[in-house]
Amino acid sequence: MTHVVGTELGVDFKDQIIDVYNAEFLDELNPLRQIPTLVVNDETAIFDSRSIFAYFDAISKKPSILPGDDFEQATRISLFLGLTEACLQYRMASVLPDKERSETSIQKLLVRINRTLDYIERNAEKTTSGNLRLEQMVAACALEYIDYRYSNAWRDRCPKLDAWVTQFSARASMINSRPSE
Ligand SMILES: N[C@@H](CCC(=O)N[C@@H](CS)C(=O)NCC(=O)O)C(=O)O
Repeated sequence: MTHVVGTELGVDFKDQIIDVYNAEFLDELNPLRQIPTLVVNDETAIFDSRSIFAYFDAISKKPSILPGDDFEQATRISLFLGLTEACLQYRMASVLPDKERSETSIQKLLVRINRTLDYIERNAEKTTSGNLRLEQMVAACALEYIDYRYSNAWRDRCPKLDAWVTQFSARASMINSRPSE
């Protein structure tokens, strides 16, 4: 997501692919040892995604993509980030060894993911209409992340979102941020 946002805002940044689970060097910068973590001028760490979005927006010469005082839009952004988080948790819960895996937890996450998708589909126009902005970038990344980590079955369930994201995903920022594996 931060890659898409930085690219769309025309910000100069460099990606470093790391194995976050073994990235001891990261602790000094981000004691949560999580990505994304942005390092500015070799010393200042900015994390998590929201702080990086705000920083990129602040240094960009382009018009702001942030929701400002549109709190309904800000809430939809929270929903897309929450959907991404639920999908990541689903993935983490699914790959646990048999003895540690809980089908109950996995099912709860799937219910949350599908309930959120249905809600977003019912309100699709709010996100898909209007100018390019953070809300759309975060929405498209969240939906592609579901394809990548779970399944693309949501596309039949959510035809409006499917049609929109198919078009949005052709943007260079989306193509260049896609994982290669
Ligand atoms: N809310 C955070 C989520 C960060 C997050 O969960 N990052 C994951 C990868 S997408 C991570 O670093 N996982 C490794 C870990 O938590 O140990 C954000 O959006 O920046």
